[in-house]
Amino acid sequence: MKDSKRLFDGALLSVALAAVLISVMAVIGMVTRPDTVVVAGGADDSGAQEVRAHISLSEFAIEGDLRVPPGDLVIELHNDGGIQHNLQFDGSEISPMVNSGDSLEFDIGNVQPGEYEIICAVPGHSAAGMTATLVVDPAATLEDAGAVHGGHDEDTDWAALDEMMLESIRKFPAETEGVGNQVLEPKIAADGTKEFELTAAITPWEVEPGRVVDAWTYNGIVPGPMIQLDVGDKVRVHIQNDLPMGTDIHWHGIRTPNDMDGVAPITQDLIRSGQDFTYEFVAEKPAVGMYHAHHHGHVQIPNGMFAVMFIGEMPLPRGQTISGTTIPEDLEIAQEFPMVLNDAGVIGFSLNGKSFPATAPIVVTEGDWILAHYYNEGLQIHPMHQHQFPQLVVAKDGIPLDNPYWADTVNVAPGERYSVLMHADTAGVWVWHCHILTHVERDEGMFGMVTAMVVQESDS
Ligand SMILES: [Cu+2]
Repeated sequence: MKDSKRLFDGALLSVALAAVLISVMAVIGMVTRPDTVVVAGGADDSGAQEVRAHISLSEFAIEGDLRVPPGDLVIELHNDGGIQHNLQFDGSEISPMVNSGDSLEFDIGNVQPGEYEIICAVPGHSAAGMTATLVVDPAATLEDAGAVHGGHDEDTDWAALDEMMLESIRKFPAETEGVGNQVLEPKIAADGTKEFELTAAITPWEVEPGRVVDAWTYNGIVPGPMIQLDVGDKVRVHIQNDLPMGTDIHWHGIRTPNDMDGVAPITQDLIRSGQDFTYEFVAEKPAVGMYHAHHHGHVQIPNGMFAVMFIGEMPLPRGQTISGTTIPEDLEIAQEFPMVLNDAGVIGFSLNGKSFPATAPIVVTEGDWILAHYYNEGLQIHPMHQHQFPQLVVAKDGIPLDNPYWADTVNVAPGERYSVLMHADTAGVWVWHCHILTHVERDEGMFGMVTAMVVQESDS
């Protein structure tokens, strides 16, 4: 990485920009009605009235009719989010899984006055916000509510939604505790081996202002510490497992001996809670790799145990003309950085472990070239769109492309990495976000997978 200055040390990541104007994206999303109403049907054999409550599930909220009269409760569940959710009533019965956009009826039966906890039982979702209290109150009103399906009704306060959206955007960039992707410095052993120390543990992580979650982390940060290597380096990574469960580390996109591939019990014993293990391999080839848990990856990875490992230098198409644009022979990269995508667990929709407005802006000067590496450590695809600057895809999964191509939106599937070169040739604040709109907006405003390139005017 001779000619690149990486944006990893957190200095630029925390650049405080007092007021950043962002072009406003279309207001979309689902609006649930206030917590007042239910539909009363006819009485059943027992004489109890049927009570229909409309509940909306989304990332990461449970909204809708949260105050209902007693009776035979039927919850009409609608998934207004982008991923699967379900509903668990009062710590017992769990509804079938509801796909994004789908609805179903969840029959609870007779409920007496009281307060009942309702949560999404998908791991991590209640901790991320999908928890609510359903109040059964004889004084609750009975009237035809109309459906939450589609999200809006005549009671929607559109002007209030306008203000919430604008207010949410004005908060960018917001300060939070903790910066992910910090470079992990090795200890150099007598034989030249680069030795790295990792501790896996559950530690607090502030995803967005005021939302501190119990993240599953390497060395307390999300994404975990970044490891930078040269081709030929001998590497030793020692991990101490302070998690409540076993773990292992898979080196995704990196060649290793089989017994270092991190798949318990096939290639090694599980590193049980309280135990440690040392991985050892030679960095054979250049890589835009990542490392993450393999054992119970569905819990450990979305909750934060993912990190970046770079080996060697990414060759760039200097002097090459691609679709009419010539990349300078003397191209210099002003900033190179990973953009790690996640969409689940306690971290939720995020870029480099932070949700908008806590995502870091990329601050550059007009004329700069940047090299970004998308990493998808989540469970869904994310089409990453930059408002102004075309993205030259120069490598897929760290493998340089013989024919790089320009795109304004780059679709990144789970496990994939795309390396993109951009020329920041226009001053301004240029939004950069996932284009699945429910990954970036909700009724309360903008959140999740949004940041911006802040291109400052050049003095010259
Ligand atoms: Cu997305």
